[in-house]
Amino acid sequence: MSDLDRQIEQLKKCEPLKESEVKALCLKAMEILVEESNVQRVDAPVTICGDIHGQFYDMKELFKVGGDCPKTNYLFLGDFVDRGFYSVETFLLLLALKVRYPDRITLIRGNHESRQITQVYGFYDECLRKYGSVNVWRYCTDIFDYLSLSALIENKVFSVHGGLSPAISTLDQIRTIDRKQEVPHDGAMCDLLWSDPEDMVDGWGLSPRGAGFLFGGSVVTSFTHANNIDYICRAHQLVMEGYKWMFRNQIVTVWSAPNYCYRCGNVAAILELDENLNKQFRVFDAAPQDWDKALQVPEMCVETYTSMQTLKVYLGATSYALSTSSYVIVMSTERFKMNAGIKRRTFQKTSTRLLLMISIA
Ligand SMILES: [Mn+2]
Repeated sequence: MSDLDRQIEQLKKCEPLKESEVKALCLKAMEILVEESNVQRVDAPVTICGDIHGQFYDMKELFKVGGDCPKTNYLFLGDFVDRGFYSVETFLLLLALKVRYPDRITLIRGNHESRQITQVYGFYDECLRKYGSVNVWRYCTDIFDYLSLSALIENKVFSVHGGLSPAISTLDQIRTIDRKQEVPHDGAMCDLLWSDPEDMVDGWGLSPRGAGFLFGGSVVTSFTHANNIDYICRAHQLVMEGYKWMFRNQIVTVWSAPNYCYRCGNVAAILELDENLNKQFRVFDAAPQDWDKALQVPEMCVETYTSMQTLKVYLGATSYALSTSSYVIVMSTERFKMNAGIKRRTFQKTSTRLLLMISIA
């Protein structure tokens, strides 16, 4: 068995690799990704997956439903990391599969594959916690810069994480972007990763996300006509039913993180396209969550709450539902100390039945 096959087996058990192994894996991945186009060609049959967000055991469920790679050909639309407990294992497993089977799995970039966003939403803290340094976060975020921006399946299905951009009307314009950089705050590359389709908008609108745009049905019609494609497939927005068509089936959202953030109660979906591009959605539920394993982490503060409002003050903390009325917050010890002052104030104000369990290694 090769080193890479052994690493894949290890990652499938949700065991992270050694720092030196991550470094070597990222170097190999970079050689492959640098050759890919901003509009990466993908052959059918292929199974399209939306956001995963570090929900490792739910991604295992996804592979159970969709079949293992390389038997099934996969296209992942980004947002592999942040929010969930296992961004490291999730991203490294997908990256290892990419290096092992480069033609059987395509990974494109989501707005969370960014240095700035991962410092706020969990991946940075997770790397620091699991490795004791930020080296693995550096290797991974350097790789993010090489991920492709979109994919084109059999010249007919355009796939992207977020959506369209007022700066882009043709696929050739996407091909000319210099993508090997941190996600910019505006412009075409930013919009592809951040924008959302919106029924209430005619043409272009301002996005409440503070990046990218909202775009209406007429924008999608112009784009599909100009580029001779059947429809657009994208991710980026939670859909309770796992997938959602808009604008007379010209765009579909696919969401692959069931019970998002371990509390949203949604199902997830993947979209299977056969060799003739016939569509079959597969809907699946969350895997049972192993809370004992998830929460037994040194250098972490774990607090459970009964009040949801308090969670908002914790920049960088991740919150999960234990039940419909109690929540748990997880953050690095360093972050906990930074937030300590705010914490006490907020407790008195909004939380009535506070359950506090702090564990500091
Ligand atoms: Mn997103």
